[in-house]
Amino acid sequence: MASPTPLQAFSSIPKEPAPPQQASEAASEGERMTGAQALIHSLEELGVSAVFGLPGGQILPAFDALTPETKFTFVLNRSEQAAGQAAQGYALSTGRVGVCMVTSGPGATNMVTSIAEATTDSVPLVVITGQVAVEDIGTDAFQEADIMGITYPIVKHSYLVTKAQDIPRVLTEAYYVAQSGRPGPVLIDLTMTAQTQEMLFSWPQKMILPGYKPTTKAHGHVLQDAAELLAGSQRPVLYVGGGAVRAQASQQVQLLAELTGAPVVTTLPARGIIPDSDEHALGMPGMHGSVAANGALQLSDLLIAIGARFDDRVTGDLERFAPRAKVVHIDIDPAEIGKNRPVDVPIVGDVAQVLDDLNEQIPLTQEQVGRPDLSAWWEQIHRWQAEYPPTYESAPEGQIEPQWAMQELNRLASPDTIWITGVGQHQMWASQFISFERPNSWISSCGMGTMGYGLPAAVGAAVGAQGARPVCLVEGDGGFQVSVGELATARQQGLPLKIVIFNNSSYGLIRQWQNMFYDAHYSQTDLADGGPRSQAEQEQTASSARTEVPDFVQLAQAYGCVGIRAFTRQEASAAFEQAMATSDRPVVIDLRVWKDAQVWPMVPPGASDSEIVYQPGVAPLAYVDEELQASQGEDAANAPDQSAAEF
Ligand SMILES: Cc1ncc(C[n+]2csc(CCOP(=O)(O)OP(=O)(O)O)c2C)c(N)n1
Repeated sequence: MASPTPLQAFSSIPKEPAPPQQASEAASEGERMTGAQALIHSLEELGVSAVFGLPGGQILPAFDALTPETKFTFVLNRSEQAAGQAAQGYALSTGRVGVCMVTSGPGATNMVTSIAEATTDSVPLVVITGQVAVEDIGTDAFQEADIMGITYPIVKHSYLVTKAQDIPRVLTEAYYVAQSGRPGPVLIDLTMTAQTQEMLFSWPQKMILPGYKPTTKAHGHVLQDAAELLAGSQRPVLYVGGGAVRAQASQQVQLLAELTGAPVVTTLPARGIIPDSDEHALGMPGMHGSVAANGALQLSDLLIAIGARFDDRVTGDLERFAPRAKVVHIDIDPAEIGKNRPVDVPIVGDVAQVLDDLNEQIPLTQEQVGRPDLSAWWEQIHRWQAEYPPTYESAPEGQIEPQWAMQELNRLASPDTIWITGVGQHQMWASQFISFERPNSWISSCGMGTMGYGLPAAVGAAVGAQGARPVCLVEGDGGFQVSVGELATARQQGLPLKIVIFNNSSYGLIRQWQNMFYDAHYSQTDLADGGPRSQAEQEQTASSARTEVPDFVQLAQAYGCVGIRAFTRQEASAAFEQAMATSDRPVVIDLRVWKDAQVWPMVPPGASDSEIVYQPGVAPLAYVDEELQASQGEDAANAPDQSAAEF
């Protein structure tokens, strides 16, 4: 991410002169108003229904232009990072552009993480930051920060607006750029000068984006080439990533699976793109993926990568990833193709459109050359599925296994639920143990993995869903404390969020790594905010054996939310039911879970996916690498029994 994106490099300087009417006509007609008013009008004209943010000195004219008549809701967050994450949650629950508006200097720099998240997870975002007056730029004025410079490597595009007259056009362009092609964040740094100047407002506006023409349709022979490779493949795998979700390509992916009979692995951001109950679905691949998904990738002879980027959390050791597979890579962003893995058939285009065309081509090719028999391939996959289903270790008597709690939540929740997670063990368990049956049901910080993302993203998702779908946040006790202030936003907005804190009293995922790779030296991961029911509590007295900071139930109540604590399975089920039945405010459940529960399976960092450990001491794919080396060209699908290895 260190070098400029192609869009930045080529689009910031117009390649052709602007049409003459841009400057002259636009300035001579329209309604007279300030730049700040033009900003609000432009957002209204773009059909924005909610803007997230927090005010400050250098964006005050824009906030002053908000009135009771303003056609969108303004959601007042409690930090700028949260505003950016809420805007992402809104974007992902609605499929529209998320918009947030904050002040200059610290307001803008607090937004940096959210911008990076939107880039790595391809979320359409327009971020409006206040900036000091034009004459003060470069003087180290109070709350001046070069946010354009700071975010240059992580935005899709950015603008410094110095003239009020440019505002409607810049908003039009930013909104378009954010959502077209590969979605991403666009920054508009709005000087005080531009906000306070007078201008003439007219709508619609013509865009000046000469270098920006995303390719949406596949050209040439690539579709035929891909269909021919599929027709000749004995062990194909559809490797589907977040790009397919952004392209709303759920139906197309399902149809491709049916036409080809190929198994489908769905990366973390793509969970739900096809129903988990679909016979082709193998679940998540990679570091905490299923044995079947990883085994299929490793032994595959053809990967159809669809809006996926060969992320290291998926591939493990890239050199040893799917060593025999040819690759068809479909992506809207040409920069992704061949970035990490050489490609045999590169296809640039909108994933949904490319798949529509490919799905037409496949039957034609199959008519000519036949459809391969994948029964041996599926036999192998079914063996992995039967022998290595999702499982977990039992907790000590009386304590809750977090994986059980995730399944129970899933059982009690409406199938329409939008699931949001923080980052950590609970995020992996959510992906493994919640069954996703419909697309657009999963929102998580996948590429950046930001702890604290969950609560603000849930606020944004609930604002976007407008009560049509329940929103359930599963968070860690660590991540919840990062953004707990957003409980105020949720309460103020009357959002009936269901928030389940998987309280293991620690930074669980880091503790797991300390356990495995640092000789169980638990340095600075004990949060001392919970634990199993104390002896004193068991004896029905009010006091607890040790001080827990914070008390999440009291904290929830302080924010006007419902707070419930659950220590046992019975209490957990009752608490989940109460949360589902509450519709006027957020419910926070302090769910005390077993501290030593671990996330399995796991591909150890730096290892090959073939070295996946199903449970301690069980490495079911250990034979695959040897097999692949020993039998170049042989059919490894009929491999011998799995061996176990120590971990
Ligand atoms: C902002 C940020 N800081 C640090 C990390 C490193 N990190 C990843 S997971 C994790 C622990 C999360 O703990 P918790 O939220 O309690 O969830 P758990 O793993 O216990 O389920 C940390 C500190 C991160 N991902 N993001």
